This record gives sequence, structure tokens and C-alpha cells, in this order.
Amino acid sequence: AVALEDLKFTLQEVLDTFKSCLSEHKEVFLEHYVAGWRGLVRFMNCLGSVFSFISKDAVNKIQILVNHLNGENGAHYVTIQSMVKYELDSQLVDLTKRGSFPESGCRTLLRLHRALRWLELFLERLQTSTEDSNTSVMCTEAYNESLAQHHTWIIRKAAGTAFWALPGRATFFDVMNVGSPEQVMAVLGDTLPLISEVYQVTEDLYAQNNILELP
Ligand code: 1PZ
Repeated sequence: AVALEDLKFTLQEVLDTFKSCLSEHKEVFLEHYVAGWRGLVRFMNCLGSVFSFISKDAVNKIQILVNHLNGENGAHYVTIQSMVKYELDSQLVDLTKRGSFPESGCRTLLRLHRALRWLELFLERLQTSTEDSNTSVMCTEAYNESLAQHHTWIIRKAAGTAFWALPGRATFFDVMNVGSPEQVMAVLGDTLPLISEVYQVTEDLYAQNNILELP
């Protein structure tokens, strides 16, 4: 049986995993990146079952990456940098249309990477929000500025509908489980720069390798 404590989310935990993501040479450790995502999914699951179609897709993608990490070529998957080099050098990535490698690490991580941009924009809004700010509006704006551009009409509709079921700001802060709103703001202030840096390092790597549009 899983103890309730194990399921309880805290934003602090996510902060800690994203902190351990970057090596001193600014490489991103896949293991910690994936752990950060696990934490975020746990958080999303606390917000209600309307979000389960979103968390299912995230969980699938996390699992694909974990399988690469634990597979026989796992040593190449220690960092995002080594993964990109390995998969490109070995031609394990579909570059222009979907085909032989629908589960490449590169294309799978790209989907999570784009979602991380949504998170960055959303948390930025949360951080500058006031008591009467509307979480659904903040979420929708962040989505339209980022992920929506990569989604089909159907997914955008489904996501847009789910956003209206988001709990209000106060509940949101409670679920983050770090204490008073002031403490939430402090932890957000610590977390955001870390998420931004991990996002930017990944974005630059993907841009340099010309793989920002993988099918
Ligand atoms: C707190 C509220 C959560 C809002 C999350 C905003 C993201 C909405 C995304 C809705 C799409 C989910 C359905 C799956 C879509 C997939 O088609 C795409 C592309 O993958 P492909 O089809 O190419 O394999 N998947 C994604 O874009 C990844 C989405 C991951 C979303 C994770 C959100 C985590 C949020 C953390 C909450 C704190």
C-alpha cells in the first residue's frame, strides 16, 4: 500500500529536483528532469480528474524517457546533451515526418520541453497575481502563448475546456503545500529561475541541432 504522505505534493520538492537538473557545465540530467516532471504530474493529479487526459500523456512521455534511461543504451541518456548527440549520430530520430522512431528521446522530450514553457509562463503570472486573479485566465493566456501553437484544434478545445475547471488561486496555493501565500510566493521566486534556466539550456541545444520542429 502507498502511504498518503507519498502522494502528497509539495512545490518545494519540485524546486529541489529542478535544482539538481543542471550540472556545473550546464548539462541537464535526464533522471532529474524526469523526476521534476513526475512531481508536476503529481501536482496536476491533485487538481482533479478533468486533467487526467493531460497527465496521461505526460506520464506516457515520462515513461518513454525512463525506458531509454534504463535500456541497454542508457549510458547515452544520462544528459539531454548526450541523448541528442547519440540519437542524431545514430540516426534514431525522425527528422521530417513520423516513421521509424515515434518514440525517440529527442521528439518525446521536445513535447515536455514545450510544456515547460507553458509552466514558466503560468508560474510567472501566478507570481505577479493578486487575490482576485483568475487562474483559468492565467492558464489560458500562458497556453495560448506557448503550447497551443503546437496543438491541433481538437486538443486546444479539450485543453481550453479543462482550464475552466481549474481551482481558484487560494486552493491552488493550498495544493502547493508550502504554507502561507507569502511562502508560496517565496518558493515560486526560487523555482522560476531554475525552470527558466533548464528551459533555456534545452531550447538552445535543440536550436543548435535544428530539432525544434521534430514530428
Ligand atoms: C494545471 C493545469 C494543467 C494545464 C496543463 C497545460 C497543458 C495542456 C496540454 C493539453 C494536451 C494534453 C493532451 C496530449 C497532447 C499531445 O498530443 C501532445 C503532443 O504529443 P504527441 O501527440 O506529438 O505525441 N502532448 C503534449 O503537448 C505534452 C503535454 C504535457 C502536458 C503536461 C502539463 C504538466 C502541467 C504541470 C502542472 C503543474
